[in-house]
Amino acid sequence: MIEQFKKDIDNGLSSSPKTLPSMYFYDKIGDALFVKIMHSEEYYLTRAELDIFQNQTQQMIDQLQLDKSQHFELIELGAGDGLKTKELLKVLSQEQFSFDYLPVDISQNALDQLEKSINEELPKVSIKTQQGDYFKVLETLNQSKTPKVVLFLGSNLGNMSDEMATKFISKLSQNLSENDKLYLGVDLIKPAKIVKPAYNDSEGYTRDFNMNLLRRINNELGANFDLDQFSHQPEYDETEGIAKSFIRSEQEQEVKIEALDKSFHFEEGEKIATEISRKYNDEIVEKVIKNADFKISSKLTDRNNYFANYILNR
Ligand code: AVJ
Repeated sequence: MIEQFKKDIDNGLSSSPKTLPSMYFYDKIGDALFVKIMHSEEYYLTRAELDIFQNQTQQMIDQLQLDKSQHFELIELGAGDGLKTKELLKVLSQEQFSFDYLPVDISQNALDQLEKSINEELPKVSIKTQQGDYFKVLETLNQSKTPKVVLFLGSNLGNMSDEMATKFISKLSQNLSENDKLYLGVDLIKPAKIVKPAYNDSEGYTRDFNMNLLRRINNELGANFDLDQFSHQPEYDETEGIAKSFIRSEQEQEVKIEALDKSFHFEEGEKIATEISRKYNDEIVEKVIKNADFKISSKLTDRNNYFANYILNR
């Protein structure tokens, strides 16, 4: 765990331009900040997808062709706090479907909280959590022959480049069986005046979330990043449809990372790329699933047409 972290940080800060992997946002502090982001005025994504889960639950169940007499696994990649998924779990549980809920997340802390809340709110739901990054978890999927529905919500796919997303979806399809489903939630391309504020909320939660990477490196790898000498820099190019987050060095400076026994040089104005959040349309989704054994069987959108849920059939 710590060895991988060290390696990833070293590689990212040694490359040019510098990068840091966004999966390291999510420690206990990062998880709590992300919950704040999801409830912020500007971050429309969660509300939009929740609208689908609250108001089109029956359509989801119909389109996933779920069958009460057939036990299935409901696997969720990047489950987080499970806010939206609980809407579906509630109905499945009430209607006595037979299934296991298998949330996967990079954060053990998020999984512990999710398990506790499911046990309290939906005690009939059988839950088994699994910590890890998506790619590693993929290989464990085809161990059972049980029919599967994979939920990949919240535009989590958007953190991957199109190239990586294509590989990922293709690998996912290889690890599923005929008739298994992928339920994919993505944020749709829309004007900058809506997208930009979602990645730069006025309370500063997104800034703190981004800067949490440096705080983690300080705490866990004994680095001396001066957080006042770096700043949060969000960008969004409307034609490309990708929101990008950077951390900008406010001056020329050296940062020492004890655990790596190494110093890194930053120019004034130099940017570390920390996250991309891709926005989609039908064409981009088609492109990303092109190499995979999936067919789009249907699509649900929220009332504002901000967000889409695609149901893909293997
Ligand atoms: C959880 C990856 C979907 O990219 O919109 C929120 C993470 N980053 N604000 C996103 C995030 C900054 C979020 N995802």
